[in-house]
This record gives sequence, structure tokens and C-alpha cells, in this order.
Amino acid sequence: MHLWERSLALSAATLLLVGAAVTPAQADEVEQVVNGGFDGTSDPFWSTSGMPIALSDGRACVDVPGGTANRWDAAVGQNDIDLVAGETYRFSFDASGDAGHVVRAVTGLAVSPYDTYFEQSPVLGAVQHYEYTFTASATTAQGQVAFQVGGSAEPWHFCVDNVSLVGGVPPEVYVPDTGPRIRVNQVSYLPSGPKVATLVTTETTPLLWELRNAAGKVVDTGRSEPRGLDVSSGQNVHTVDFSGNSRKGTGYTLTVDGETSRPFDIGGDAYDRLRADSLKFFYTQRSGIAIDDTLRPGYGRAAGHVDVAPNQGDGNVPCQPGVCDYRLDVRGGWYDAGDHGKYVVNGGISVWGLLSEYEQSKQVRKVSLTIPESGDRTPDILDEARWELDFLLKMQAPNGMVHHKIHDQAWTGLPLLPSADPQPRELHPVSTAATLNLAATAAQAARVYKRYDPAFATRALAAAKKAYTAAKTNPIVLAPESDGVGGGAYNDTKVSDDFYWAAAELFLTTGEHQYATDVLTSPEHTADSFGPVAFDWAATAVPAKLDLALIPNKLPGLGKVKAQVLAGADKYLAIQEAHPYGVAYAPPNNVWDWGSSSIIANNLVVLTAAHQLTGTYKYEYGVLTGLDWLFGRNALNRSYVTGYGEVSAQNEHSRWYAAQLDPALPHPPAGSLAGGPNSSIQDPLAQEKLKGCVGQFCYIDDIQSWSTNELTINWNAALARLTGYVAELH
Ligand code: 9MR
Repeated sequence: MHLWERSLALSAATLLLVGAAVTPAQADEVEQVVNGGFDGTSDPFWSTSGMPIALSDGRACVDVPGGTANRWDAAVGQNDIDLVAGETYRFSFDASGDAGHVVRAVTGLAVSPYDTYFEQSPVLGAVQHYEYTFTASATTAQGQVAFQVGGSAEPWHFCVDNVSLVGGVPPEVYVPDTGPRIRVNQVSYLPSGPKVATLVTTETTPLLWELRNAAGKVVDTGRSEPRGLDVSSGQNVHTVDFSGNSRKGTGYTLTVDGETSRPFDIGGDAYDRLRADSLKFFYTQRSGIAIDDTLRPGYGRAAGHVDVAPNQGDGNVPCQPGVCDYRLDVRGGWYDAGDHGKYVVNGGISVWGLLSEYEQSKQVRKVSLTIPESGDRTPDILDEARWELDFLLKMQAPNGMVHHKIHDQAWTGLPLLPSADPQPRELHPVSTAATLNLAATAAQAARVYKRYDPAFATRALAAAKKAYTAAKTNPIVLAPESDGVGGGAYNDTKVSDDFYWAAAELFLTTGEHQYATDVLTSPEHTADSFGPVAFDWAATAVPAKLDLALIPNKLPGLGKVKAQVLAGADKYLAIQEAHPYGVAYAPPNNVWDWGSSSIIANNLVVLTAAHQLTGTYKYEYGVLTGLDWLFGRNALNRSYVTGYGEVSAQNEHSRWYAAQLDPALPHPPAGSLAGGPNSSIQDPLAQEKLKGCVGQFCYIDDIQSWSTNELTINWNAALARLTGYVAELH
């Protein structure tokens, strides 16, 4: 198990109002809070200084001072609460406050490091009863129940009563709301493309289906095709093929087996918007620059990690103790994901995604991303990628090797704006993989930016060559799996693919013989690189093969590389055809990987390459069919892209798009890709809610589920490349 994050929020809950099924109690229910009714005294509750508790009508009330920065700067609470790991608790209270103010109700550790085991942040008004259930993930006699009320500019009034934490209650069984049993691409089917839906049913014979337009008129009918048991979901399913309908329109529905689908469109405009939104995502991930609210209304924020307190800044960062004797200015770049770390191998594959979209797309150079650089003579997609490239170049050590990553010394909690992160930042050791990532992407940058900024192209190529030479001198410096405190490990034990990728990009840019030789003699060159996961931050042979196949060059035996790409694409097509949800991903033993939505997107990128190479319709058909799963034709009936589809992900794990924890913060911007089902459910919330889940069901749209519901730069790079391709098909 990769426990890359010691999440500070170790558990969460749903309001009982949701009405989940319960199992019988196992143990006696025991109240843990003393005097939760405030009978004649507020003891043993405490409050922060300057905010005395007053009893009013038998309730505990406080005048909250204005002008504090953090929720925990003003609080009422009780310590010495006993908690037992694995036991389920019902946390309830009655609260009121001046309208619109928020209380952060927390069960956590009363002493350092003040771990949060459970938290909810309801918006207050008139007195209301609040009740939640969660399972404790730690045993302690030093627990705490607290009501954090700080962080408001103005003073306000807060009252609480009937505070209760009851142990020994039955755990809730989480049942996802999957809506109608007929699953469609909730965003849009292309008019000329395939249109297939999946029905969950126990029926085994074909069923009559009806397609209705927005006016409710039946425009087509047909019979479903029984497909039997779908391994990826454990469901019995049929498919419904209504591809014959090419009339553009919004608000179509499919009715079959007594169920009516969520509405969907036939048309392609959504993909034009999504291509732009998926790329706009990168601006709001930028480190080292204030995000301009006029460019991204609702997302403006102060610059992160620019040496302004409480940040310790990325301007002069030391290594971890004993790792190096110099400091580097590594400001800039993109934050990786929902954390504030910056990792070269993931930055590299993300940059490759954007630069490759630029190299393969006819139109993306004209797409405005409304970024500060918009309007200069460089296409916006390249201006955005340059923000990361400049950072990647800064990560190069004097000897040419590249530091694997820079991040906080210890994990921080949620929510936390980048500019509010108080942790010291550290450079972690150099690695061969990071060095080759820089070699590959800087070499690619040298050819891509040549016409826009020749001086930068020259500098990038020099850095790429220096990195490549350094990696050959240090071919097995591996980032260890254990280096996962304060940031992700991004450990990778196989670097032959990274050598191959770097050699391929250097060859494509320079045409030099030495790099061709390295490509041709690499074991990766003839190996089958098209496994269940075509490529990701760790597996980089396929990016090399796609570029060799698509970018004009004179590599001897190039036809064989192209044949490998086509054979890989045919493999994904065969998987997709056999899959009743149209997914080109069939992991061994149905164990879905971390970031599965991006794996699916990247496998489809291989199909786009095959389509480009051959013009054969079957590959286009496969790409379009594959989109459906991302946008709602799936077991959970939910789009994995925020803001796209009738029901979509909205609470991805992020420290600053954390509306689920603090209503004053925004949700993630539209067009971000959630990680998606992950069978290994590494985070405690998923472990509590999704235990025993089958494949597609191993996902929950909760901010605490960092192993199924994070957002990242590499996943959005996959989404951008895929949707950019689709946008140009219609
Ligand atoms: O996406 C990464 C996944 O492939 C790994 O299995 C996992 C564990 O090492 O880490 C994921 O990356 C996370 C990174 O370590 C830290 N930032 C957030 C990333 C996405 O969850």
C-alpha cells in the first residue's frame, strides 16, 4: 500500500439525513462528552482567550471576535475525549449563528500534531440540529470535540447546545446514488459518431428502447443487446445502440426497462469548451504568481511560495539534511495536485501532454486560455507549458542531474491556500528518472519553441543534453518509495523507458546519430509497451513511440514503430469492444489503478495516434466510444469531469478548491478530471465507505478521498489532449 499522504482528516461522514441503511448495533452506545447540555455551567468546555462562554437559555454562546485569520483562532471545545480506532461515533449538536457564518465542527486530537479525525463545516442560521456518523481511525485518550469559529472579518454571535459524541453506534453502509439504470454520455454524443448507452438490468432478453427529443417526442426505437455480466462493475448489463440518430439537439433522453436516462445532447460544442477548460486548469495550479480574479472569477488568490510569510518560500530552498550543500531558486511551476508539492516526473509528463497537443493539433494554437500572457505572439498553450518548463529547468543541479521533487517538510491539512502554507520547503535528492524527464521535455521544448523564442530553445536543448549525459553517468539513482512524508514519493524503479524517451526526443529535435543509436539499441524499442496502462508519469516508452510515429523523422526502421502503435491501438479497441461500458481498460484481476480516469484517457490517446497514422474510422469510433465512460456512461452514472454532465464530480481533493470544507472557498474549476475508481482505496474515508468495492465502484466524490478523487496536472493533460482531438473532429 502506498500511503503517500498522512491525511490530517482521517475520516468523514455523511449527514444521517441522507437516510443510509444501517446494520444492528454491535456494542453499547456510550456518551463521550461531559455536560453537553450545559446544565448550569459550561464546565468542562473551554474557549479561546478573549471569548468567554456565556450561558443563555441553557445554551453556550460566544461573541466571536472579528479579524482572525484561521478557523481555529477562535473556538469552544472539550478535551480528554476517549476515542477507539475502528469504532463508529455519532457526533451531534444544536447550533445557531449570525446568518451565513460557518462553524468548523471537529473531532480530533487535543495535542500536537492536532490531527483531525472528522470535520464538517455547516453554514449557520437559526438553531438547527446537526448529526453525523464517522469511524475513528486512531485510539487516544486525548481526543477533542471543538467548534472552530474563527476566520471572520466581522464579529458575530455563535451558540451551541446538546453536544454529543456517542461511541458504539452502528456504522453506516454507504450506498451511492446511481440514478437511473440507463447510463449515457451526459455531456454529448457527436452527431456523426457512435451513440451507445449501457443498461443495468437482470433481464436477459432484448428490451425495447425509445429515444425522445427535448419535446418528449419519440424519435427512434430499437432493441437492446444483452451483454451478460460486466466484470468491471459486477452488474448484468445490456447495451443500447442508437448511433443512427445524427440530429443535433439538447435534452435527449433514452427510456428502456422502465427507466429514463439523464438528459444528454447530440452535438460537439461542449468539447470545444472542455478543450479550453481542461487547459485553463493549469493557470489556477500555478505556483509563484497571484491568480488574477478578473481572468478566473472566483479563483483569484495570492501568489503561493514566493517567500512571503507564513510561506517559507521557494526562492532559496535547501536540500533535505545531508542531501546537498547548495540552495536553489525553484519558484514557479504548477502545484501537482491538491497538495503544494512540485514533482519533476509528473511535471514532465504533463508538459509533454501539452506540447504534444500543440504538435499534433491544427487548432489549439488559436485557443485562448485567458492567462496573463494571452495576446502575446506565442500560443497560449505554449505560454502555459512554459510556466512549468521554466520551473523544471530550475530543478537541475549544477552537475546536470535533476532533483526529483520539492515540497513541504510535513503533510499539511485541508483546507490551506498555497500562500498560507507555513511548512519549510525542501529539495529532495536528484534521480535518474527526473533527469531524463527534463532531458525529454526540454529537448521537445527546443523544437516547439524555436519559432517563438529561439534563445529559450537553445537554452532548453543545452539543458536537455547536459541532463542526458548526467543520467548516463548516474543511470540508477532511484527515488525511493519511502520518501513520502510531506509529499508524494513518485518512486519509479524502471528507468529504461525514461532513457528511451529522452533519446527519442533528443533525436527528433536534433536528428543526431548518437541519439538514433540509443533509440535503436534500447530494449524498449522492440518491447511491447502497450500494456493495460499505455503510459503515465512512470511509464514513458509509449510517449516516445507516439512521437517517433507522428513527428516526421528519418529513424531507420520507422515503419516498425508505427506498426507497434497500431498493434497497441488494436489491442485497446479489442478490450473496448468486449467491454459493455465501452472502456479501453481491463486491468489484471479487475484491480483499478490510482488515476484510472486518466489511464483510460491516455489509452484513448493511443487510438487518436492510430487514427492520425491511418485515417481509419475504427480508431475514431473507439475514441468517441471511450469518451462516454468519462462523462457518465459508467457504473456510478457520474461524469468524472467537474461541471460537465448532469451529475459530475465536484468535491475533488484539494487544499484550495475546498468548498466542501469551507464554503468560502470555491469548488474545483469546471473541466478538471477526478482520479476515478481506485481498487486499492488507500485513504481512510474510502476505506470506510467503499470497503469491498468492485472496480468501477471504488470511487467517492468526497474531498477527503485523496486516492479516488484528487485532481492533478498529469490527469488534466490527458483530458486536454483527448478532448482537443475530439473538438477537431466535428
Ligand atoms: O498519481 C500518483 C499515483 O500514480 C501513485 O500511485 C500515487 C502513490 O505514489 O501517487 C499519485 O500521485 C500523487 C502524488 O504522490 C502527490 N500529489 C498528488 C498525486 C495524485 O494523487
